[in-house]
Amino acid sequence: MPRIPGRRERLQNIPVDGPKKVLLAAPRGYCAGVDRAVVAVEKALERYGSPVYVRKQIVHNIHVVTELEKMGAIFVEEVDEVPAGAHIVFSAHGVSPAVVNAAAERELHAIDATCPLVTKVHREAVRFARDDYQILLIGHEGHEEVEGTAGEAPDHVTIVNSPDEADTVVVRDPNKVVWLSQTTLSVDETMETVRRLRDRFPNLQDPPSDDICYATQNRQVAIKKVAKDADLVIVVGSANSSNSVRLVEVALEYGAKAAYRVDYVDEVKQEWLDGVKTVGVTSGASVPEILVQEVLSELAGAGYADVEEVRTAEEDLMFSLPKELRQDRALGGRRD
Ligand code: 2E6
Ligand code: F3S
Repeated sequence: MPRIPGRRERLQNIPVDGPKKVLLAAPRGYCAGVDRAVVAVEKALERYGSPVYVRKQIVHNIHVVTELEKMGAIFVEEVDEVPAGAHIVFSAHGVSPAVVNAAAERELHAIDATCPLVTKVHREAVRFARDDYQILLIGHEGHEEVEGTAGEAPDHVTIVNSPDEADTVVVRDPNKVVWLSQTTLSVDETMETVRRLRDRFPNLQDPPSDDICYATQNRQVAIKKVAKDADLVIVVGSANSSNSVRLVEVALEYGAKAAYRVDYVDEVKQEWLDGVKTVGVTSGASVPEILVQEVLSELAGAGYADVEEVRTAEEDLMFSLPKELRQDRALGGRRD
């Protein structure tokens, strides 16, 4: 377990007025798409040897990326950084057809670790573009997933970044508009954006099914339940992890007196615990459970040893490996 040395003193056990406890949200941590993407890189390394290149962070977690780098993965921003003929994994957030084509032109062996639930949104974009809809894609401009989805139909997609943008977005035919979304948004904020869009465009069409994925929704429901009773919420997750950052916002909206995001236990500050009786803990969908356990163990040392799990859903979804790895396996693990 990598630690960033010398960044913090151990947390002190300072008495508060009453018993101390932790409310541990469940579900939290890895979703099915993240698990699949991380395993895909590991399997690619096993099968083809190092280096295996990965376009962008495989998932938005610094610990995951660091550990895979130690195993021989090389993370690049774009396919033109990869030597011709090498193996490249596309991240869980998905890629546009332009990226797929660029990789093919370099004769790279691409392994597509796009989460199947992101691929589902890509398919929706393709279908609505084919039917000549204007697609209002609710999501954060610049996020890899939004770039990938928008890239499926750039002439048909308009990005709506926030509820406020719903009030100003320009459409060419208000009777031919559909909304789709990034998978990791705040459910409440997205519904507010849709409400404001529909006020302006009553014939706005809904996506065929939820684009905000099950894991994002489940983690938000769980932290809402925790937050109402928490003096402090700690979310483990990286700064560029959309779903993790949303958990901090949701916790504050649902009554947590304070909420912070940390990559590692070392970042938990003593002053956050001043007068705190109940600490809520959760983690984003790209976060290994070991990082949460480190936070819990540090909190236990500070007197928060009583841990109550607050579970709002069971999750048992699993995705099969990317087809490129499955096919190779069928060929007896051929190295090409
Ligand atoms: C792929 C798609 C959605 O920033 P974001 O929350 O999208 O990404 P991660 O990597 O933190 O979470 C998993 C994920 C992967 N979510
Ligand atoms: Fe997929 Fe949702 Fe995870 S889109 S990668 S299941 S957060």
